[in-house]
Amino acid sequence: MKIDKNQFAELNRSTGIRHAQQFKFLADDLQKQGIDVASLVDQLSDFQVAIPSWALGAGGTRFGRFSFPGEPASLEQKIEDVGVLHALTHSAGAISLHIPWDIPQDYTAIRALAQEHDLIFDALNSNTFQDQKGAAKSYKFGSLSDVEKTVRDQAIEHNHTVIDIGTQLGSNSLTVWLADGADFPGQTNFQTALENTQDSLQKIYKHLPDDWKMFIEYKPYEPHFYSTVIQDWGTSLMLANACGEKAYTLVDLGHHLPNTNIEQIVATLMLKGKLGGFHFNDSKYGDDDLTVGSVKPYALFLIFNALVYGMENNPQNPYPAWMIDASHNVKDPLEDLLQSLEAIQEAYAKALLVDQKALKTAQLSKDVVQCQELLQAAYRTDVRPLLRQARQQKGAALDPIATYRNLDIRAQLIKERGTNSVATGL
Ligand code: PSV
Ligand code: MN
Repeated sequence: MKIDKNQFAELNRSTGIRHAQQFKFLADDLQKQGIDVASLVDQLSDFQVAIPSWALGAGGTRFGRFSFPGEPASLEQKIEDVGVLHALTHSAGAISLHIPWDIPQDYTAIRALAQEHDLIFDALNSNTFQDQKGAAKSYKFGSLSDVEKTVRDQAIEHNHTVIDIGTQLGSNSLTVWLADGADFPGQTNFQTALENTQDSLQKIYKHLPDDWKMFIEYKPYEPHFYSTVIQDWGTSLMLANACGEKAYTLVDLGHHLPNTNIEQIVATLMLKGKLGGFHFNDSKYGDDDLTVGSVKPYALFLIFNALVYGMENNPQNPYPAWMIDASHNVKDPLEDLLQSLEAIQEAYAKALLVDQKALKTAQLSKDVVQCQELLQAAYRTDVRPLLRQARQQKGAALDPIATYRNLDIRAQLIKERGTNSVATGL
């Protein structure tokens, strides 16, 4: 499946007139405020978010999973799906693989396919939270933190393999999300678990090629419910520091207890030059993995405001690796991802509109009301014409979801793959 952009050129033409009017109105207004609209639009079209290979099929809960017709059953089909998203939006130019769910059979062919869809391979994700077929040791009670050295060694070795696979794909980063933890008080010794984890991560780190980065993801609970070894950003940062300069913290929006001030975490990590990766999603209660921006769009904007500030003021922090980490239980996964991509771009555009100079002045003069006015003036701006303009100038669809529906892409996928295809993953 590959979309020929000519297929939606006609649709773009029919909505193009309305868009041109809306864009002109907004651009004139922003220009009067001294904003360089052309460079704003360029920043938006340059912003690329990786799509994880596990988000293209239906997700599920521990109570069940309802497959989505036409979901990709192979790595090739997953790449094609991300290709569809990228063709429609020009904002999903990367795919993030999970090993062992997505081990390529033919590296040359896989690389060529990704290139054909204008995609690169972003961070690879290791998996030591499930037992693999034929594995000598079980991760039931832990992996990198386990009390048994042979279990830790197996998990370390797996991460080495993931790095080797990534090298062959042209990727240059590894994300480690560790499920290790305990379900009951007294089950583990916190200090031993942390020390074992640090030692294991250092051994993984040693295997990284010079130009690679390692991202350490944290999460307060789940799958274990009493304690998690890497439970918060502080623990992740401590471990990253213990590994070295190529190790960073990864922030996943869903991995915080309710009401955590995530923008402050972002600001702190970027100041220290240690925010390496970022996973987008939204949530109401826990790690719900909902569509980005579907529940708390203002919180997302505030987080983006901290990210933009960091990108503009913290040269010590590398450009973060962006990824959507969402799961789809009831929506068409591709439509859901299109909504997420739009919400990300929207929050980014709004954050770029914040008058940072005026905000600093207001902060210095302790004008709290003006600080809020400035943030909310940016937030209340309808930036969608900027997003459409960014897509138009790259030949993508003015309205990605309408185009996806108009071209009946899901029906085409079902025709190709059948109604019972099952995506690999949890
Ligand atoms: C589990 O919470 C999780 O969603 C983590 O966020 C990882 O990034 C992802 O799974 C893949 O391992
Ligand atoms: Mn994540």
